[in-house]
Order: sequence, then C-alpha cells, then structure tokens
Amino acid sequence: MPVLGKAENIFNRVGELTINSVMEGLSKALNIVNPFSSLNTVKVDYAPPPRSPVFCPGCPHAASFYELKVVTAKAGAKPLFSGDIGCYSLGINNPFNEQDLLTNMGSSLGLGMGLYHGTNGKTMVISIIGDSTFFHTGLPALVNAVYNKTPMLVLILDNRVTAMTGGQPNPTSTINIEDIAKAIGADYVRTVDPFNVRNAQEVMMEAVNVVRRGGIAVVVMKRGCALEATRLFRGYMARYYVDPDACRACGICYNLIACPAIVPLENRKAWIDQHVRCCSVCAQVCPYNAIKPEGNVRDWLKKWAEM
Ligand SMILES: Cc1ncc(C[n+]2csc(CCOP(=O)(O)OP(=O)(O)O)c2C)c(N)n1
Repeated sequence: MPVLGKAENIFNRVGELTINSVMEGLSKALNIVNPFSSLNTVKVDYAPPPRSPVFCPGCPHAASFYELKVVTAKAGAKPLFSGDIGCYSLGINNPFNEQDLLTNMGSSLGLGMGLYHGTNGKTMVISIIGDSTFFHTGLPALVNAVYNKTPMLVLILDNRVTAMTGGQPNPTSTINIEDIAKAIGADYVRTVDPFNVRNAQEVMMEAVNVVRRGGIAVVVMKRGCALEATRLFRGYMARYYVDPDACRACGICYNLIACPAIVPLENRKAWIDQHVRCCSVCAQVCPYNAIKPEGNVRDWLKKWAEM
C-alpha cells in the first residue's frame, strides 16, 4: 500500500488544511471525483456586511472585557493591556480595544513584566490570558512575576476549554487555577463568574487597587465557552428578548457588549436574535430593565456554570 501525502502533492505543503483541500486531496489519492466539489462554491449577489470579527453570542470573554473596560474607566486607570493568543485576542477590536500587545501564546505576563520594569514602574499592567495558555507558558511567568515583585493584574479567562482550536480539554478541568495562584504567593486571588456583572466589577476594582498598592492580583474569570455549553446543554437553553415598550434606545447593550445577537432596529431600539444562546449580561446592564427572560434562563445558566 503506497503512502501518499504532501510529497506527492496530495495535500498542500504550506497553508491551512481546509475541509475543501483535504477532500480534494483524498479524492486525488483515491482517484475519484471529489463528491463535494459542486458544493464548494456558493455564489451570492450581495456583499457580506462590513464588520470586524466579534465574539460569539454569549461568549464569556465579551462580558469580561466589558467589565474590565467599565472598571478601569471608573478607576481612572490607563493600563497597558498585555494580550495573548486565544479567542480573547478578539478583545483587540472595537468596542473593547483591550489588547495593546499580542505576540505569541503565553507571552502576556512576561511582556507585561518587561514593560513594567522597562518604564521604571510607571506602567500599570493588566495581563490577559486564557486557561489553556496559562497552563502552556503563563504559569512560569506568574512565578517570575511574584518572585520579581512585579505589580500586575493577571486576568485569567477560564472558559474551561481550549476554544480557539476546537474546544479541546486542558488541565483547567482537573487543576484549580486559583489554588495555584495562591500557592505561588500572589497577593490577591479571586475567582468570579463574568456573567455576574456586579460581582465581577467589584472584584476587578479591588484587584486594580491591589495593583496600585504594589501587589499582584490574579482574577480568574470562570465561565464555560458558549459553544461548548450549547453542545452540552442545548436542552436547557433559554433566552432573553427586548421589550420594545421599555427600551429607550440608549444603545448600551449593542454598542458596549457588542454581542452579535443584539442589533439596533431603525428606531435604534435593541432587538435580540432568538436563534442564538443568551448569557444574561445585556439584561444586567440595561438601565431600563427592558431585556426580559423567555423560558427558564435560571436553569440554563446554572447548567452552563457546571462546566
Ligand atoms: C505555541 C503555540 N501552540 C499552539 C498554538 C495554537 N493556538 C492558538 S490559540 C490556542 C489556545 C487558546 O486557548 P485558551 O488560552 O484557553 O483560550 P480560548 O481560545 O479558549 O479563549 C492554541 C493552542 C499557538 N498559537 N502557539
């Protein structure tokens, strides 16, 4: 049986192995007509709407970035957001703009530390990192930060999986990040649910104050990836809707959380797409209580929290 692969030009040597390129390669190797080739191209006579890539509807990272933005603004802080590689890299975009540096997986803490010392302690550093990336190379950098007494807020976005590359499990399911941070000796360590907006903001504010006093604060934002929650608990899914009579068209929900399921209507009132999962954050930030539950959202969010 011959072994065929890249050397025989069955698969491309460089670039992404897309579903189409793999199907094409297998068809070539098996000497058959690619049964999917007719499905490969779809012609449409309209252009896709222009918008930057956004978080998924219900993504806990969007809630964390929203909360961090509000807290740093309230604290009058102008931090450097040292970013990292994962779904949360999308925090570089509007309306968040909370990733000032972004290089390689696990670099946020080390680069943040370098910038703190390189500016003689004049920079407030907030390092943002995911659970998988934290275990990859963030952990030794946290040890280093504690050892070198580098004031910093480390925000660990623990969505329970390695979401960006397909939702693979990682050590976060068996090793508690909060316990590790405490054992290393961080000055302030808390775990919060980003879907509990008020509590998350209070904890973040305390953490910013710890950093201002020269300490190292670690805040674990723990809430499972929305896509995984949908796969696991679809039967429990419940949603929110906008009561048009109560909505005052302030735009806080669609402008500041940037959930792609919330859109402004022509009269600028909000409308929520009923075909996606909900996380309750928009309902919590609406100043007019215009966003209301439909179905048993309490059970859905409780189930989701089990991840
Ligand atoms: C050294 C290295 N290995 C693998 C990758 C591919 N990769 C990109 S993001 C990512 C995981 C991100 O997971 P996490 O930090 O948990 O964030 P999430 O996407 O779940 O928000 C991986 C493995 C990479 N960029 N660099």
